[in-house]
Amino acid sequence: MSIPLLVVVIVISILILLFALMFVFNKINPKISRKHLKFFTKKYIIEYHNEGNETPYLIKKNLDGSISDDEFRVVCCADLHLATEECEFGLTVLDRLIDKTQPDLLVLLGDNACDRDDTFIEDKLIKLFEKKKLHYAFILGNHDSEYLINKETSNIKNLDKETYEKIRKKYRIYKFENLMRSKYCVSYLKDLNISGVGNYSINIKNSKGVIKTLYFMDSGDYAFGVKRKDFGTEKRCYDYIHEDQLEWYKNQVNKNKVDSIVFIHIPLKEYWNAYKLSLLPFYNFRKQFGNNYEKPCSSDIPSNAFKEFKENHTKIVVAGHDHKNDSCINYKGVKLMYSQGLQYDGAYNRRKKNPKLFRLLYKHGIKCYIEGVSVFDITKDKVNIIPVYAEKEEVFDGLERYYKRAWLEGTYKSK
Ligand SMILES: [Fe+2]
Ligand SMILES: [Mn+2]
Repeated sequence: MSIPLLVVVIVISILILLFALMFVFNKINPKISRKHLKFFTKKYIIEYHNEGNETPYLIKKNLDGSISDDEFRVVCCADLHLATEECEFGLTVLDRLIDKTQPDLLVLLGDNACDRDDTFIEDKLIKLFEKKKLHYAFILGNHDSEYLINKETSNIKNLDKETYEKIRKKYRIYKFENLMRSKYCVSYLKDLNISGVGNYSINIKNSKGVIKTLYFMDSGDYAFGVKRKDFGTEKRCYDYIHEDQLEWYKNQVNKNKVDSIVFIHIPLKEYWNAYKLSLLPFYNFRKQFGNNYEKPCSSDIPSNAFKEFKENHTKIVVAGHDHKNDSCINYKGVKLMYSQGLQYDGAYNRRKKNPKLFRLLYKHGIKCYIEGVSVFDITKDKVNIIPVYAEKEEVFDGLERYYKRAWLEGTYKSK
């Protein structure tokens, strides 16, 4: 072999090796520094104000009544899918993670209470938050209202778009109101003339005024759109953030003006672009943490949501819905991320669908999986995001039997 050829072969080999190494590193969760997860020993009082025409706001006060300028902690949990009488396990894990993380506000990111027509699950959640005197906000996912819609419309295929949307609105309002029935709830129903149920904003204030706005937007359930002329006759796709919702969002931005975080259930299409970029070795640094094990289940219908969020000072978009993804990727100046979540009840669960190898790695602590909650420590200048993994927090003491059933033997529901 001639020397130039040898050099080329060596260079190519080194490059292949580098790519392979970076790919492997990309798949390993970065170590999340625990020093960022401050456990508060000091107690605060959280006040919620919803008066007049001003955007409702949350403010953190010290015990002496003075305003605290310490970080405001939002803790987010996606896709609880609570459904059965056996939801106690999931609720206990959530309870313990709340104790660990001490949120100032807890956010449920949709698919919270599914597969029932009563308020059994909502009652349980409300009881938990009231016991903890914890303010909470929530959005709905695609599954929250699905059971009720299917029950009313036994032959969904014959429904025209208008009838479907009327039924959908009715049941999403019903589900929303069910979880709203507590003085600790900061979610509110307004602007019901636009698409979705539960488009609202909340400001976080400290002594200097508003530091961040949180936008909660309903990404709906299933959509009529480009892929289908009549409901049921073509493949249904997930819903998306509609144009009228973006108009609403822009009006709110004009009012609130500060940087924001947007909470939605169904991820934006751009999550896929972000993920693809993050796979390229030299873009790897864009990924802040986490992994993607499934293609984002976004809508097939194009939406301007990302463009508008980017142009209107939204710095972080938080989604749920994809049970196997928990990545946070910087994409064009916006962090597109998934919240951690917990699914121990009726949901198709994350681990069951995973290759055996991942289960094995997980079992032996080599790989950390997605279950848990996401912490956002908010100050005027920055938002520190910390994924908190249930497994690492040792929240399963005394629950091993349920844990085993929920995780290692398949879904919890099927005994
Ligand atoms: Fe879900
Ligand atoms: Mn979902």
